[in-house]
Amino acid sequence: MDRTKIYLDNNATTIVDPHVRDAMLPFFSEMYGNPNSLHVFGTEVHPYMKIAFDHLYTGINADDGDDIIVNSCATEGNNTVIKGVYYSHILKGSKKEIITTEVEHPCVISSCKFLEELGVKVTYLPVNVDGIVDVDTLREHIDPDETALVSIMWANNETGLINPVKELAEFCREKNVLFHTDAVQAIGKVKVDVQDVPVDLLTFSAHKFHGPKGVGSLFIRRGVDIPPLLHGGEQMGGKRGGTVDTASLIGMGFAMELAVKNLHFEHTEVKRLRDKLEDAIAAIPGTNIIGKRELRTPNTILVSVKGVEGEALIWDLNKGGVAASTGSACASESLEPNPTFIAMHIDDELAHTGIRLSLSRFTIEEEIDGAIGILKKSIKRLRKISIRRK
Ligand code: C6P
Repeated sequence: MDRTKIYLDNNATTIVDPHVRDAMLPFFSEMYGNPNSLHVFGTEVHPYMKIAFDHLYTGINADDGDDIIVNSCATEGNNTVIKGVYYSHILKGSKKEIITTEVEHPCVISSCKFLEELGVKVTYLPVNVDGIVDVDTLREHIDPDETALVSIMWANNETGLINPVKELAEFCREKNVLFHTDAVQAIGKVKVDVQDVPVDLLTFSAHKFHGPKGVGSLFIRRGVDIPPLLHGGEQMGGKRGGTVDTASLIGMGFAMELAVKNLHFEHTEVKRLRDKLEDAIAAIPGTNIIGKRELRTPNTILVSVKGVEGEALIWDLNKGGVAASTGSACASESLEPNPTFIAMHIDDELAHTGIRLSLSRFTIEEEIDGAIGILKKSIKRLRKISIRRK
């Protein structure tokens, strides 16, 4: 592992755990058969796939009768849910509306915008003063006769703020409205238990919890019927066509097992390092940490630094050997202020100054100490430059 640079962008992606990588290796050139083939090359991978599925089911406490569909990423899972519900409940059904939030990942927002162009009513719920979506706000907007789907993320990728998904899901169940949660930033950071939290649909992506990129999952509760996004063969019980990437599935299963095993570590050691970094940043005059610590995932900090452009700070930190981001990696080319900041009514000047720092179980104390020093120097330097320019 390269410790010459400090990686604090784990909400964008994580290092593949070396144990996960090693578990995947035999499935590239030794056991490479298509699992749908009837010969031994195909069938010899089945026991390994079963173990991987068992880890996925156990990891989120799904029931055997539920489906866990393996796909390419959370973007695919979220598209499957939103477009699938549009097809089955709006186009072919009698419902008219989808409810989501202003702070969802771009893959949810842009899928909803696409449906708006097709005439679907989409309501984007605001967040409250704490930056979370509360049940009262949902109650004000839901109409069980019209609302086909409520889609609210478990934890936000930019702030780390955790929504009250149990209450939201229970409320939707009571109203008989489908509830989906994007749990990409929740797996490995908080307990995700679909028996305790009655979601109908849930998405996640392996590369956010030390698994490989290019593989994710969609949980579909028993009895919930949505059509596939990718029509094809009988893979995944006809719910997602395409030959499954065996190595990635095996990696994702193992990564899930390790993520669950390491939850305690995440809430003790990772949190301790995050808090140390956060305290050091908060002590720098003109910084504003977004969201109460106790409402956030244990690894995430979103901070605005008065007088310093977020992007300039990212570049300067990068030169100093620290990798961070201004927010969602997939929105990093946008010059618009961070959408989470807009939703949280953070003023325009501050909205351009946010940076996100996200740790993982691979982050070590020396890296945090190093990052604090580099961050302080960068902020000082950039503030001086900005004063000279004025
Ligand atoms: N967020 C970030 O920097 P994919 O890339 O499809 O595996 O995951 C998409 C996705 C969906 N939902 C949430 C909440 C996410 O955080 C992400 C990925 C990264 O925040 C990359 S844009």
